[in-house]
Amino acid sequence: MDSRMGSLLGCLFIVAALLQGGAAQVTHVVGGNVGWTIPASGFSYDTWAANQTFRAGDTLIFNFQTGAHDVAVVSAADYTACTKGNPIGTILNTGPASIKINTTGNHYYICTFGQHCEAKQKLAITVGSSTGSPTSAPTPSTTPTTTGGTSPTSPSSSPSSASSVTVGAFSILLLSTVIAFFY
Ligand SMILES: [Cu+2]
Repeated sequence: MDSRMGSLLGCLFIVAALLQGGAAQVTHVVGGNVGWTIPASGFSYDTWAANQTFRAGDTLIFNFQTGAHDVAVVSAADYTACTKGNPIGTILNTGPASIKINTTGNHYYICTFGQHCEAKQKLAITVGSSTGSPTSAPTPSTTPTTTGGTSPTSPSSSPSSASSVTVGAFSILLLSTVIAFFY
């Protein structure tokens, strides 16, 4: 192998490794020091969320005093309208509350107390695909089924694994194509 091919392969492996990703799963404290509350004027959960990068596998921490607020996962329509009677899964009543993000796409959270949601205690986030972990190859067929689980975020954890597989396959395809092209 000459040095040119060696360096090319080296670069390609770095690219493939970056695509596979090694980024750690991140814990996001919602609202930072403000926590999960009715925001004062000048603070917006939209602005906070815009400065975060959410990935499948990350965790949200909602800091609030038990009995003063809660967290409900809701649909986009219920988020917009502050509809409180139709939560997805169990409302989290105990603070601080932790929610693991299992799926990509848009996720919506509101407080169901009084008029808190109307007062902008509501959060919308957009979750990108997981960067995955090279040491844990996804094996969707062996995913254990949880019985009696009450987690509001339990359904469907497979999409992030599927996207990791796609990215991995894409990396290998890209690698082969470029090698074939140059040699
Ligand atoms: Cu509240």
